Amino acid sequence: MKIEAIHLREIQMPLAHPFETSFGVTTGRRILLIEIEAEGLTAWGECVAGEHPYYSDEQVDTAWHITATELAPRLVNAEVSSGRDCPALFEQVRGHRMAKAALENAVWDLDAQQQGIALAKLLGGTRDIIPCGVSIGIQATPEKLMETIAKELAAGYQRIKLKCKPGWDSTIFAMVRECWPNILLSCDANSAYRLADADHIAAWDQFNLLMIEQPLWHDDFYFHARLQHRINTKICLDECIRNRRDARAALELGSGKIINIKAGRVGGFTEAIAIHDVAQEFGIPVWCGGMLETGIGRAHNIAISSLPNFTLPGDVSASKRYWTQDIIEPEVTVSSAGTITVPTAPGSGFAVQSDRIERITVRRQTLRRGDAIIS
Ligand code: OSB
Ligand code: MG
Repeated sequence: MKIEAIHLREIQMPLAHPFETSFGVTTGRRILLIEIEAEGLTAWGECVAGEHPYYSDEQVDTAWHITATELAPRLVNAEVSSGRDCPALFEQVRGHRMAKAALENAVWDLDAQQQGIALAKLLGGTRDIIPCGVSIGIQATPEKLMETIAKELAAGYQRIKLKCKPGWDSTIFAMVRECWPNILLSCDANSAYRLADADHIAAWDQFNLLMIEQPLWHDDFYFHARLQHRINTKICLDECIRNRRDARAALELGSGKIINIKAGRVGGFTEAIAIHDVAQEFGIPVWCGGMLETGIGRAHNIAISSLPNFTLPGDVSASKRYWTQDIIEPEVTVSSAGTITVPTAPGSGFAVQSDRIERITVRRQTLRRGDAIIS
């Protein structure tokens, strides 16, 4: 495929509701979008780097810088025939996986459009609907949390994930379990605990949680193995799984029994598929995480969630949970059974609303074939 231009833009969008985790509160998003033009087609990618380097060491401006100076110049001057060609192209650049993923995933989207097939099919997807859960942030009061859970369950979501941190954990879980003894319930600590908290965490076994996501350090899977051996509840690894090698090491060590896959965190769809395959080999289920994406990233999350080993409900939820107005058409909707239908139309199956994107763009830059890497 002959890539003619790569456009970077930053858009700004207020979240419909603030989202609080153990690492901070997000009220609005700054998002780097990638638009690739090739042979009369346009494909989009979304970079999941946040406003601050709190979830990972990447952040919107570092992703922009590395994309503009290193990654996009390599891609715009290359001959690629599939998204699978991107990792080798970007290999010289260490890290910056979220920046890499935005470009690589746009290339996969472009390839699907060119072949006239659904992105889900191109990625190896086999399901036509995916099960959906919700990730509920830390709330101002426990009462507010209970109301939010009731609303999401009424909407049909199959699994409730509670963001937690010291002080917003055991008491909250007890309250929720008292009201809903049988729902699929999990928690996500985003690294808020230490191994010294093992007894405190072990006491959560009484709440019958589906999993505890990334309880310890963001870059650790050794101490997660020590913790997993002391508790019955399954640990789910998120932050610490950067690639297929991490997945294999973590599963060999017994650091967790479930993996959350985010294509952005691992550098793109190629690595996401490889991690999916490693987990499958170990008999470990995976699910698709979310990073408060717009419809562009959400559409890509739906596509990857259609692979066979994505057996648990993901954090892939309806557009309206995040945005008063999304930037794709139609918006992502979740059925009353808590599922999203995987599109079968060519590409992502959603139309990007470029006029709306234009209005909320605050920064842009274009790279064309012939533009050199800035040295
Ligand atoms: O750890 O899964 C996470 C959001 C931002 C950063 C990290 C995480 C999250 C979420 C929200 O849990 C998932 C979503 O609904 O997009
Ligand atoms: Mg997480």
